[in-house]
Amino acid sequence: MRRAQVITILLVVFLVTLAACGSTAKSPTPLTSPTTQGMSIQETQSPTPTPTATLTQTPSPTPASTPTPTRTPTSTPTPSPTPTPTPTPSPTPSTVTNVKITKICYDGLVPRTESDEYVELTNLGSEPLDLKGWVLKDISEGYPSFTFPSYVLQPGKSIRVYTNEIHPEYGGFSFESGKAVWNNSSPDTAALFNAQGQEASRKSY
Ligand SMILES: [Ca+2]
Repeated sequence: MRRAQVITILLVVFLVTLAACGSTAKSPTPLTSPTTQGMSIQETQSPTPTPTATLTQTPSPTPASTPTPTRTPTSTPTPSPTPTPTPTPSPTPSTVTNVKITKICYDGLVPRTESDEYVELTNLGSEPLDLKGWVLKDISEGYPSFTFPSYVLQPGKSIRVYTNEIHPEYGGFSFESGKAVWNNSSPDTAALFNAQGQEASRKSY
């Protein structure tokens, strides 16, 4: 029986020491600490995905930079709308008055037909003038009328339009009328019109 008591005592002592060692060995608290570390890692990892969401918001403000380049094209077109100050090409009326009817020889020497009647025109200006399209007309009767071909009348020079004769030294122009054009008893009026139909000269006798 002593042996059994000794064994039990030893067993109890063993158990007590074992329990003591178990209490000391039961410091598996570090096992919990790794779990808390794991938790802390998971917690530290969980906040990291949120900043990626903020990164997606950042590209939206960048398109605001595009409206600034549109200012430059609008400023340039304004300075060039005033190159049209040329509405003064009307010095032609002065040349219109430069060619005048200077003489009307209404009393011809040729019997009955008076083919040698003539109207004389003179360029009183300082520039040559092409008489193409100009018209000499008896405006008292309304006829006849003579339309000039292209003929340059030099300054100071004269030409004649005969009733029915050709005189090259005076231009060689003729009404080619078979009867007298200019009355001897009652005065007639001759008028000269330029190519635009404007009256350039008028003369009576
Ligand atoms: Ca006559």
